[in-house]
Amino acid sequence: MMTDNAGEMQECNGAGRALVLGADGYLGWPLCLRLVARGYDVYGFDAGLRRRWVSEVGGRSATPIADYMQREALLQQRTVRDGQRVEFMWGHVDNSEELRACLEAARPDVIFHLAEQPSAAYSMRSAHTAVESQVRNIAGTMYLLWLMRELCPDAHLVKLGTMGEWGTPGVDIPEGGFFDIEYRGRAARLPFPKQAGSFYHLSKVFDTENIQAAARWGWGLTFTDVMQGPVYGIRTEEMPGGDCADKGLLTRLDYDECFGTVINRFVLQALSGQGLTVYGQGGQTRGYLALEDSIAAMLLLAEDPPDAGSCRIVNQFVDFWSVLDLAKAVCRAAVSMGIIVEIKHLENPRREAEQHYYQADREILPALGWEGTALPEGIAQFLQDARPFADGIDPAVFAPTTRWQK
Ligand code: USQ
Repeated sequence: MMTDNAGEMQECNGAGRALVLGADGYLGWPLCLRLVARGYDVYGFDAGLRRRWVSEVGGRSATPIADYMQREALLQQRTVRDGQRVEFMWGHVDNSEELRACLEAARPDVIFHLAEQPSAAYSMRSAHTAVESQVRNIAGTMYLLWLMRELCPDAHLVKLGTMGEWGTPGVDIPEGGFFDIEYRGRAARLPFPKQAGSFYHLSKVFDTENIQAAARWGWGLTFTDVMQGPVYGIRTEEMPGGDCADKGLLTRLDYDECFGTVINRFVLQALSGQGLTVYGQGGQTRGYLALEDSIAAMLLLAEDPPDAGSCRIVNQFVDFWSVLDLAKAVCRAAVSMGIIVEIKHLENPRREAEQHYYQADREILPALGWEGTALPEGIAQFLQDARPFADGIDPAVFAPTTRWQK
């Protein structure tokens, strides 16, 4: 624990007590900033694994980032009401004793679980990284379910899953996890098939199965499982990109093949004069969203929980884009800044459909008033936000080396 009064029982007069598992991550840190600004008592929990994994694969953040303890101090300076608590703790979600101590200290009303290994490519590098991804992710969520049942059964868990749980099935992807089917003359409402594209994506499938089972078996816990698409950018209401007066506020911006999502890589490739690395034909289509939209969506969902004891599955993305169209959109936005960019088609290191139908329902978030940023606008803004960091980019970090096939 970083504060000397950790675990002390304290009443909260604000928005509630929020626990962010994975508080030091790309999404976790900006989420903490948002929660503090909204008056929550904020408890963070992290084991520093994201920093370790990125450096293990030869990556680095393009943005300068404060360390975890500095971040805790920064948050404490940004409280908006008397008595608002901010406390960061060290620990692993897949260590039940460390997680127990965290839950006992935080006594959360809402838990955001972002403390998972988030990279498909990392999970496909070796037996070690595959096991690390699945064991840490699945065991962490499993410990969390059991400890919630014992210690905080009334808390709402907002768990980060992925749109990649569904794969690219070639038919519309419903929201909520179920669909209607007729088979041999009988009709039923059944779980929609999952076809995850990596050992990482499979870990999220197992998490969802375990969460849904706990709800089905009447554990009385309340869940929102967020099927999120790839996120891009570094700007949120609290973190205005490269113009940030206080650089300590910035979130990380990875661009290696494992931890850099495709738009983050393309934008940094454009700014550093590198060709955009489109894998294969580039017809791979996903639903993307800007960082601000991800943070706003998680907060909206937290504040509008499903019925107590139930599990709600939400599709979270703004817009569908193919990788090639994304690359073209980055080129167009770069040209308007005077930067000429080339598109390179690389042999696809992954095993995935390169031309396919992709359509998914998305009704829960719009019903809560969430719209999201249109992608061309988001990319143009992101290029401006990341420009101050262009000189520090190491082009060698962009090369993909992890292959799905033997
Ligand atoms: N891609 C390229 N060139 C690159 C990097 C990626 O063409 O330089 C392609 C990939 O082959 C893939 C697409 O871009 O078809 C998206 O790749 P990505 O690395 O942005 O996304 P992915 O590996 O699927 O994982 C990311 C996040 C993960 C999240 C997931 C949402 O790392 O945490 O769960 O996006 S989703 O894609 O909907 O499953």
